[in-house]
Amino acid sequence: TAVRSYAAVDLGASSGRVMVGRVGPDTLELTEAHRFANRPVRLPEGLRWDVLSLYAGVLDGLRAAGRVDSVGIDSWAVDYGLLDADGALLGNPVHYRDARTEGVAEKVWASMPAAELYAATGLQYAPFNTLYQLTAAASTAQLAQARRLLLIPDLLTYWLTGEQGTELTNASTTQLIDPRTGDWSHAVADRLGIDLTLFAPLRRPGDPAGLLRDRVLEETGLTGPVPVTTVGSHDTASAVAAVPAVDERFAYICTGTWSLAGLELTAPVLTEESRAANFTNELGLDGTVRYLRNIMGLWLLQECMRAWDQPDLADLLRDAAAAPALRSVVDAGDAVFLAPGRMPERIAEACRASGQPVPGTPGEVTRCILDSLALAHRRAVEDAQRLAGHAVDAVHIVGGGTRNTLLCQLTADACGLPVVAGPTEAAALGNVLVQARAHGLVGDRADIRRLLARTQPLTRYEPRGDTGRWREAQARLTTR
Ligand code: ADP
Ligand code: LRH
Repeated sequence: TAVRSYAAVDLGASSGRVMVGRVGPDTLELTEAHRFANRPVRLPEGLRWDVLSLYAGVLDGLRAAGRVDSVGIDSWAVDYGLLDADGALLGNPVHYRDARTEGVAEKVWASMPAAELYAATGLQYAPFNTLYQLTAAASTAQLAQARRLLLIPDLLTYWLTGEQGTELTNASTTQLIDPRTGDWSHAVADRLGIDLTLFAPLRRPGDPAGLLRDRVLEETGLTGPVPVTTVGSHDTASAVAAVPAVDERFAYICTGTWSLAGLELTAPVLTEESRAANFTNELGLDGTVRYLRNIMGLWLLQECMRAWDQPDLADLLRDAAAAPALRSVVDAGDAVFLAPGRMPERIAEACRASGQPVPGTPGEVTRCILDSLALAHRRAVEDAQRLAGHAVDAVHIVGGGTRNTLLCQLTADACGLPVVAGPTEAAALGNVLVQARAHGLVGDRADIRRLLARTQPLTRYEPRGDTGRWREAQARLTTR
């Protein structure tokens, strides 16, 4: 049988890439066509994404990819571009770390209590959920002019094809979707004054999303027709689709700028206990639910490295491995770490506030970050199992953090479970495989996972030591 090629555009908060996946019955090979920085820009009006440079990176990537059978796009969640009545972009998309949502949730909850909002949408509280962003933007000139809202991958799809849609897995991060029906929650939108006609019709992974426009073919040197296929356009949905698990008893941690740690379920968990633990019910492939917690992730390290003038990462990780274990930990789920800037200082303040030694050298700070992430991974994996009543025997780590072997080992130690690390480019692989599935090359979700397990290099970490040390470290963090 023929092997086909698919281009996956995967935009993370720290970098964008265009990957080419070759897929056949026993073949799955991924190569990088192009990688480019994703550098947000601070304007007088706030923190913005440089979406034109990202689009230019996509075009460069498609040119480098050459002949492909289809293209799929995924990116980080919640953010969007607004179009005017002519379909032109209104301003630069606002970054989810922008300060405009400070204090907004409280206003929303005055109209609809947080508990009701959770029961209706299953979404964790995060200040950047699209719902809060739209509320923050309510009286702006820009929103008044807007006739269409496109989430980031849908915006790029529109620029590539001229066609508009709203992909469901990513739409589930807006807090305007009912996870039980996989459709808009008109009740929530009406109550909070959100105009759902701003959104284009829903599309699901596997749906066609148009053909590359003639001008795009010209600019990329490709020969048409080249279809764009809807994938799980939320990067985390694509990454979870590419977890190479062989049965259902697994937890996953998607590590990159964020750590997204949790379970794949067949139905949402909408209990009050789940809300209190701040677990989210985002949608995955085929009506699955991504039941997970957002943990600050390697953002903590990225921001420290920026403050330290970008030291060599390998050197830092070597020093961190040699630094004393579990000396100080911080709550890696705490929103105090969300905004950019002053990261080493904020970590020091958190250590001080919880009566722990302040890490001194960059190696010690890095160790504190990795211990804290492993601890947060442990807590999320434990809480998810308890809240969902779904036990696991292994933890899969996918994403950029799989390259951090110390983090993988510490996570195994903290969870007291074997960790299977890989693939690193899980989001791109999930993107490719959903395109391949739409074209009949692979079967269901389990087939996708078996193909990954057979073809991708994976590393196994066995838990070491006593998990009591981690329980003791957790006890130092009295705040939640
Ligand atoms: P995102 O998709 O959110 O932009 P990635 O999945 O690309 O993030 O992961 C980026 C992170 O992966 C970096 O912040 C870094 O900490 C980690 N990483 C990348 N390369 C290496 C490496 N060679 N060794 C250890 N960690 C790495
Ligand atoms: C990871 C991610 C995560 C969201 C955040 C905004 O890239 O998509 O799942 O919560 O970005």
